[in-house]
Amino acid sequence: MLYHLFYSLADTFSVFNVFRYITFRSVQALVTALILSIFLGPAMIRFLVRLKFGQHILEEVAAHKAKAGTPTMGGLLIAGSVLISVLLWGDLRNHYLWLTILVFAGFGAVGLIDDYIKVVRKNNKGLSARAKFWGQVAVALLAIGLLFLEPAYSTKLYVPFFKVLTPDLGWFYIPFAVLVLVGSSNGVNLTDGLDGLAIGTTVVASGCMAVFIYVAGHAALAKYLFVASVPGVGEVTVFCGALIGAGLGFLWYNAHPAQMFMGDVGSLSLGGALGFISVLSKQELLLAVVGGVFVFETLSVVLQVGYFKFSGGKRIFRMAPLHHHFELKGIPESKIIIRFWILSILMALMALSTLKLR
Ligand code: 57M
Repeated sequence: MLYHLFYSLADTFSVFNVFRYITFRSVQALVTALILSIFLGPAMIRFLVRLKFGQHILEEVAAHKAKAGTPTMGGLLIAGSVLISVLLWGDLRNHYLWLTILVFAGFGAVGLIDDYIKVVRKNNKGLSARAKFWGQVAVALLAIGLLFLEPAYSTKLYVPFFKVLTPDLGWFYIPFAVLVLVGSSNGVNLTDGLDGLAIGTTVVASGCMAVFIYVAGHAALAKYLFVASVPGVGEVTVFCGALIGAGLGFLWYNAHPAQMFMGDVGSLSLGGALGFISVLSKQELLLAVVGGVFVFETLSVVLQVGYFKFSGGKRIFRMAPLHHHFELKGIPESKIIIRFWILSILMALMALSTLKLR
């Protein structure tokens, strides 16, 4: 809204020309979401505590007993800050921006229902795994279906490191993209088991995806770097900025010892949005590097469950996802979190360096 208000004045006051620039508005979106989430955080914590939205705590890890009663569903704070900031700074005529909001809100709604059942109805199981999965698939299918209607969108797959390897998946692109969104959403959810772990890695991944989506939307840069050019997607950089800001603001309160958790409303929406941004920027495969920590966490669960069934009850890790393995080995929580953050920065830098390795 600020964009529309001020940019329309640019003919009269040239200073407002700056609102034209995606980079300027993305930084403003970041700062706005950061300030909003830091200021609204205490009110949100009081609200969640008053409604008794306390998290049921896992008993298998002794160190987590002290976390009993920590309010969850703090993802609502992230969602509110992101949405207000994007509405203020985004170009609201851009379809890709609205599609990203749709994915973010849609996955968030699935998580909200799950949290509501767990926290308000006091049913620890929440939504059944099947209902949650199909809810995620429905949102992803709707978004990818709508994306297909965009004439500029291509079903080609861009393979990192290869300039010319771009197989066209045609209609198979739909299930592939749905898998990317649902996988990414669940990857962030599995990672959300230690204070600040999921949000820290999400902030790093969002920063990296901000670069990719900006480049994809910038024809000259995309040509120079040999990456897919997708006219119009650059505006989603504003969304990435807001995500980074709201994530940092949430981290302010979720840092160890956490004053609130994000809940599924946070983890599912963040993961879904990251997956969709990778689809928009045609960096679906590279997301596995950008979100390497989410991939390792998910793989640890797959391996643990698979090996448990195959071996008749043996385990590879003391407990999956991976962060629990290190906790049970006696490594302090804050050390595991910071080491995983460092790993996520390393993975993001590796992903960024592929821009020059083609
Ligand atoms: C959600 N949720 C946290 C909080 C957060 C198949 C299986 C591997 C699934 C997996 C699972 O359920 N994962 C998804 C993990 C929970 O956090 C809440 O959930 C939200 C995210 N969805 O926002 O609201 C607990 O995590 C801790 N936490 C923090 N700080 C934070 O900032 O300390 C969360 C956020 C919180 C808090 O203690 O209560 C969770 O872990 O439950 N299941 C598991 O992860 C289980 N692993 C397991 O069973 N491993 C097995 C097999 C199946 C692979 C094995 O290794 O043998 C763990 N979870 C539970 N118990 N509940 C371990 C045991």
